[in-house]
Amino acid sequence: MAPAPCAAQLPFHGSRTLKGPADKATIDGVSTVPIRRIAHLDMDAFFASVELLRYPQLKGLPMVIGGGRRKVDEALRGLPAGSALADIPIEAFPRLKDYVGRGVITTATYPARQFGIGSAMGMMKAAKLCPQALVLPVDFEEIRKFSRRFKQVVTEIAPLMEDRGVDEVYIDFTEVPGGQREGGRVLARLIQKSILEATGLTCSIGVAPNKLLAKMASEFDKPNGISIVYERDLEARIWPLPCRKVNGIGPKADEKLQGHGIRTIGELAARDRDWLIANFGKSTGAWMHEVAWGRDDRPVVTESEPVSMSRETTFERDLHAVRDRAELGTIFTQLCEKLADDLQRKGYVGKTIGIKLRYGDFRIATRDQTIEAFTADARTIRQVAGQCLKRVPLEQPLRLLGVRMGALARAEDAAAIATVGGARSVEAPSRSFPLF
Ligand code: TTP
Ligand code: MG
Ligand code: MG
Repeated sequence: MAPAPCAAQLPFHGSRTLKGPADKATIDGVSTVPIRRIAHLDMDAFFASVELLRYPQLKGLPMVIGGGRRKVDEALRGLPAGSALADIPIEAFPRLKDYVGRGVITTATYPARQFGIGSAMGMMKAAKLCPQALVLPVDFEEIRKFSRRFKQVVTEIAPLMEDRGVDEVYIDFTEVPGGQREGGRVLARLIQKSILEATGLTCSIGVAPNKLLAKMASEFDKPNGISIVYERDLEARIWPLPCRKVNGIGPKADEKLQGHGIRTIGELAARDRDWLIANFGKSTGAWMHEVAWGRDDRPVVTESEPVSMSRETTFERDLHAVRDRAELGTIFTQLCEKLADDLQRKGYVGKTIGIKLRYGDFRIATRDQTIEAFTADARTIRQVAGQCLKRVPLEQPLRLLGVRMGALARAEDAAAIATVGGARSVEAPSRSFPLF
């Protein structure tokens, strides 16, 4: 799809006007290109909502995700034969007040948030705010399943989707049927409804002229909300927000901005571009100026997630596992290093490490092993791949050797989960936590 031309590229014979709720750009009243409409979709209380699918009896109650073992399912044994998880009485679920340990909360249901509980809060502090809140651990397999499922629903309706992690995506509505109606609301409603039907989960969607504003808009009406932000809403809806709401202004930059008396995006917009550059450097200063004025032309990047990455090499002459042991060992280590480098450069980690051999007679053998924690570390890959190698016959000469990493996740997603896992290690110190 060709990118929407900006105003400067349009043949310009008269005033370029945006009509009503800005559905089409018009020149002298003649409709030209559709207005750029970018949506940001974020699932509501994602990890907690996935648990509520399993335990619908907890809907509407304050509940947090955190802590280690899932003991509550044992209550099934006390119930009549044929009972399901949905039949476990609410009294059987662990409560925050009974929680001991230093873990942190991963997320909280909206009823729990009314007590002031939220992500990254210590469990003990949360227990003081809402002792009766229920506590459940996260099930990463389940999370991944629902993450894939909701994204599939989105791409079936609107194929230009950018995956931004476990529970959020950007979607280009511009050319999608219904994507311009009511500023994108009609399509957003369809996506919300389709996700709910396919998964039982709710999400919130913001639609705006670009990613920057769409990301802020998706938070305006959470949970289960849709917010449409037009260019003309900048002053009324964006400028009053604190600078931290800009995706990219972190706590450090915010502190520095506050030091200069800049608290809101409007106050940032009021500063001179040159002043921002002088104080924050050329690229950050210029970027701050652009975002404060609601400008962002980053495209929606649809590249699909790789499932695996691999490196392999065909030898110049066939090598023998015993006679050419040293040479094979060096090549093997180099392959692992290259694979680790590929993963790290592209920002991925993986859990399933595999090898591939081609023998002199062209037969192929593969073996793999899945480890507990995600990695992109060359030594770990080398070690696990080495174990795989021990499981294949090595009497015949070899033509080719390959190393592969599967079960990939984006490094940033895995890191967020690892933090949660780390917090739980207080409860179960000897266990290494399976991620995703
Ligand atoms: P968020 O989208 O930030 O939060 P949320 O979906 O729970 O709630 P909201 O309705 O406000 O969007 O994060 C998505 C999931 O990622 C969240 O359910 C749990 C997980 N997560 C972490 O593991 N660590 C964290 O620090 C945060 C913020 C979230
Ligand atoms: Mg969310
Ligand atoms: Mg999110």
